[in-house]
Amino acid sequence: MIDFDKSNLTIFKSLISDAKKIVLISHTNPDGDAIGSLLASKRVVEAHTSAPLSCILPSPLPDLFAFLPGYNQIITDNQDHTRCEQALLEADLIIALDLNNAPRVDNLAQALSDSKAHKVLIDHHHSPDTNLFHLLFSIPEFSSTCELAYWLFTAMYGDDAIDQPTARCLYSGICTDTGFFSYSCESPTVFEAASRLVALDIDPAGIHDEISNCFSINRMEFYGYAISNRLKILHDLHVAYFYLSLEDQRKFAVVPSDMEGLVNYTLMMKEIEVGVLIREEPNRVKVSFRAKKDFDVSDFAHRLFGGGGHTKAAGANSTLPFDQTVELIERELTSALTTH
Ligand SMILES: [Mn+2]
Repeated sequence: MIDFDKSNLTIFKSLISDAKKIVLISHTNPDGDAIGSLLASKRVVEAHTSAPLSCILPSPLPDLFAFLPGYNQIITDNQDHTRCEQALLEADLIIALDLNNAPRVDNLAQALSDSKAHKVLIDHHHSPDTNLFHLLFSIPEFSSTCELAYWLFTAMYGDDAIDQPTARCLYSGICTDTGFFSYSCESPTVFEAASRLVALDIDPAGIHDEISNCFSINRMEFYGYAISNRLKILHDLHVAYFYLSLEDQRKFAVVPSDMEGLVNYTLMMKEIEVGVLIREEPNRVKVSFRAKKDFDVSDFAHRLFGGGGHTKAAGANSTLPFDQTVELIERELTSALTTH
C-alpha cells in the first residue's frame, strides 16, 4: 500500500461526490497511459457521483486502444473544439491525468487555465504546474499514471473500486509506460499493482496482443525503409537518429501514430546510448528522445526546444524547418556528449 495524505483523499472524495459537472482530460498525442488512466478514472469516478461526466482529449485517438471500455465516449478537440472548451469552462471539477501543465492539452490550454473548476492532478511527470492545479497527486516515482491511479483509487474507495474493465484500462497503461515491464519498473509496487490487476481476470496475453501486434503491412514496410535509408549513426557518440520528412511519410501512407515506438529501435543496438526520432509535420517538427543512462534527455529537449518528459524518454516540437532541426540536433548532441 502507498501512503497518501489522508486529508487529501478526503478532499478528493468530497470534490467527486459534491461535483455538478465533471471533466476528465489527458494529454495530446495520447498513449496507453493517457487513455488507460482517463477511462479507468471515468469508471471509478462515475461510481461515486451523480454528476454528468465528460472525457476529453486534445488530439485524435489512436485506433490501437479501441479495445478499451469507454473508448467511444471520449470527445476529441478535433471532432468538436467548442464542445470540449465548453465542457472545461462549465465544469466544477476537472481531473487531469498523465500531464503536468496546460501546454500539454494543446488547443484546450486556455480553457483549462480559464476554467473556474477545482482542478485535480493525477500524474507522474516532474515539475507539475502548482498554480494551475489545486489538489495534486503528482508522484514521479511511479511507473505510470495508471499505477498511481490504481493505488490512489484503492486508497480512496477500497479494492472493490477496481472492477475487471477498469483493471484492463489500468493494466494497459502500466504496460505501455513500462514497455511491458522492461523499463521504469524499478519499484516492486508496479509488479504488485499488476499482480492485483491480473487477479481480476483481465487476459494479459490478449492485452499484449492488442497493443503490440498491431502493425499494418505498410507500417512495417515503412519501418524497413526508415531503418535502411533514414537512420544515421554517430558511432563515436553512441547516438542514432531517424529523420523522416513528410514526403517519406506520404510515400508509405503512414500517420503519426504509426511512428510511435520507432524511436525505441535506436536503443536496441547495444552500442547506442541516446536515440532520437525527428519527424516532420505540416507546421512543425516533432522530436522524440530516448536514453539508456547518464544523459538527461528531458533536460536536453527542454534546453533546445522547450520540451520535456522524463530523464530517459522526452519529446519536443521544433518550429525550425525540418533540415535545420536535424542539423541543430546533431550539432547540439555532439557538443553535449563530447563535453559530457
Ligand atoms: Mn504516463
